[in-house]
Amino acid sequence: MPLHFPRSWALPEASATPESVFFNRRSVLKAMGAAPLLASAGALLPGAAAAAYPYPRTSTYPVDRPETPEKLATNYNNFYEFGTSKYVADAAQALKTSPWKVTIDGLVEKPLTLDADELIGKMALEERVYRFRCVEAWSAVIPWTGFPLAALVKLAAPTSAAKYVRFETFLDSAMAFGQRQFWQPWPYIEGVTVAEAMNDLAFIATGAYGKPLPKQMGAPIRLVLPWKYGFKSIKSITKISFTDKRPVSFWEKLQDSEYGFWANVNPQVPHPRWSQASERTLTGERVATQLFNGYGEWVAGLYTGLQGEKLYM
Ligand SMILES: Nc1nc2c(c(=O)[nH]1)N[C@H]1C(S)=C(S)[C@@H](COP(=O)(O)O)O[C@H]1N2
Ligand SMILES: [Mo]
Repeated sequence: MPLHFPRSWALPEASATPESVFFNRRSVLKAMGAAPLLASAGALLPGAAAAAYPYPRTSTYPVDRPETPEKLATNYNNFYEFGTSKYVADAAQALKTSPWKVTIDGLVEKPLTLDADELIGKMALEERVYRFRCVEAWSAVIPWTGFPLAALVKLAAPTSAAKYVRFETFLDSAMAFGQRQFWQPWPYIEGVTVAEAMNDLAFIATGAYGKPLPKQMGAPIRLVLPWKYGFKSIKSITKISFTDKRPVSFWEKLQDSEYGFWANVNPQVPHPRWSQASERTLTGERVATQLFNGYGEWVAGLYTGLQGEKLYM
């Protein structure tokens, strides 16, 4: 169960403060001693989950490659809201992540709008190391912190009519200059089937490298679907809707001949403009790409009977 700390511990922009001060475990333990009543009352306080980093690492999904150094993974990103360059880390600091409302709606029994901190506070956080493969053929190995998407599905309690989960990123072209590109179909949208969302691999990340997510990686919450191309892993989510219609993603709207709904990693199915047989790690090695990015054992079953679909683009 997540621990909760007094408000004085919760700075609105905790990730912008020196780690040594706000993520020091001994300080956190001291705070627990100082606030036993609050902790046992389970009071939900903003920033409490942030103060408790790092979370315990689970090892259900083995990774055969070393973790990508944090400096590389946090300085080579795709976040088109802040420009088409890979070097958007500085520009993304314009993202205002507190307060941050998340709406869960559509075909659900419990539509709700709540602050990201409050949503995160309802979940048991854990750390998972996943491979990550962008459709452009670069790849990384990232230690994410977060919770299974399935936990959010359970919270929302979709009706039996819900077949898909649609995710939406913020829309604010004053804050994010990339959204002033009028030919791009903002806001960024992504989607999965409810069955995919219930698969244990599907993860909502709230952090990376033992800290709350840096803005350029999609703070305060983003999706992580390690068996699919990276564009499916939508960042900075503000809305999660359950629907009976297949969502049309940002990339699909832009270029449906190149980016489809399923986008499962497959080295044998080339992108229309390049091979997907291998990938380049952020540390510069060329390695073979694996079917479902190496996660077939856990996800292949989601696609039985769907062979007629374009599962790999
Ligand atoms: N909102 C939003 N989400 C996004 C993107 C984006 O431009 N905007 N880019 C996607 C792409 S193409 C990739 S490869 C990953 C990159 O995630 P990373 O920068 O954390 O490695 O984010 C995905 N999610
Ligand atoms: Mo990507």
